[in-house]
Amino acid sequence: MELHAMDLYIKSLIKEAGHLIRNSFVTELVVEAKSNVNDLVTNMDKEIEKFFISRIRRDFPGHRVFGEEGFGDVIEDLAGTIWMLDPIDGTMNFVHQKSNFAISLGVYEDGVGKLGYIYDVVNDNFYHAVHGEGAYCNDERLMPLEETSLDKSIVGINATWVTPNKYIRHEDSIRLIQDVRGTRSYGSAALELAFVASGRLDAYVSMRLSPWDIAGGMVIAREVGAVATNFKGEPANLLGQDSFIAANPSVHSQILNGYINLK
Ligand code: 2AM
Ligand code: CA
Repeated sequence: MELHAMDLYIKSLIKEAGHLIRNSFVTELVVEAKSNVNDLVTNMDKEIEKFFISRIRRDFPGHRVFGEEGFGDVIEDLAGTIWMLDPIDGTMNFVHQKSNFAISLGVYEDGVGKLGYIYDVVNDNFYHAVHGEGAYCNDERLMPLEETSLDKSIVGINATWVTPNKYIRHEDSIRLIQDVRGTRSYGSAALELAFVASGRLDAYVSMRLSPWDIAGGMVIAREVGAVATNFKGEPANLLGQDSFIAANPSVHSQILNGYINLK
């Protein structure tokens, strides 16, 4: 299927998944823990991933799916067309707040991001992009990021990374917080990437994200000139967990070089 036809198909698929999620608010959720007691998964995370996969298998039999809940394919290389899907990004928010979560999807061809989607289901804000054609929130085009400086920046960071942790020196994170205008923490990597793309955040940093958390958002954020890498400045990892920063290009390297030291 041609890229623009696929874009239309995916938009309607994601809207349908959004309806399923909204309808689920009237029924009781089944919540389980995964890797630790605070890493949650619900019956809806699984149902929504299965919903996507059944459609993709039926209508795009040659494509592979990299999904958080594991109903897709085992992905160890980026050859061909891969759908990178997080059915609910921000599951803790979904469970506790019934808002501040999103469906996140990126479609990659041989490792190149072609289509990107982040759907803030509850607020009905749909961020989307076709590679090379600009990024949108609903029908509104997102503007190219304007030059800024660190002292005027708002940075998305989880407070966990300002406490002693095994990944980075937290003293440097404290300095970062002191040197920027403000910090925010939304609890959904996909939404925070959408906010970098729409200029509401100037940077978003996280020590540990998975490909499905960032795949859709990277396609969107790059359309407005945001830079996305791991903490070593290498291209963001689409095959496994890694550190991640997406930022306005005027502060990306300054944050990496001046404030982030891996242990
Ligand atoms: P998730 O809700 O889909 O698990 C929370 O700060 C953000 O980090 C969310 O986007 C969450 O995605 C993501 N995340 C990725 N790996 C995680 C993990 N192992 N534990 C908790 N959150 C994780
Ligand atoms: Ca998820």
